[in-house]
Amino acid sequence: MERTFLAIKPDGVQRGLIGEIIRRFETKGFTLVGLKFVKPSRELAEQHYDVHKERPFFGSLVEFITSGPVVAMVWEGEGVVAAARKVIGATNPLTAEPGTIRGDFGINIGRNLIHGSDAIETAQREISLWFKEEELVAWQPHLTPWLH
Ligand code: FUP
Repeated sequence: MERTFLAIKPDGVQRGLIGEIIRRFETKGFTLVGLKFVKPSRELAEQHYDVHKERPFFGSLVEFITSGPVVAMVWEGEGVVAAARKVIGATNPLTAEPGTIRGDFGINIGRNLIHGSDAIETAQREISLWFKEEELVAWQPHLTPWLH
């Protein structure tokens, strides 16, 4: 089953949006299979954002993501990688659609509340960076699939 990596960034935590953000993925119908509350190390942050290491905002991005605790999560479900990106909204909260997490709660590109993997391969890489295999719980909610 497809999985994605999501992380509520320090701004989402500090603004008291943990519950609101998790609720959106729960009520959409995805399944939570991993969850931890951590203050990321510089090494982890640099590896996570490795693709951006030549960009001018890399330093401030790493500084920000290591500045406080984040909620790191793995969610599972059919098409979850692309669907979670839709729930999250565009990178810049100012132009993100209303109804998305970033569109509803943010205005600043450097404080866009949540990270979501951008592709299935990225998700696999990010999940193994943030979680050990034994920290992930394979389970199925007792729901008839067509309820969602
Ligand atoms: P996204 O996949 O939507 O999280 O966005 P990107 O991977 O393009 O960017 C990763 C993070 O870098 C963003 F969440 C915020 C930060 N960023 C900036 O601070 N300035 C930019 O111009 C672009 C991205």
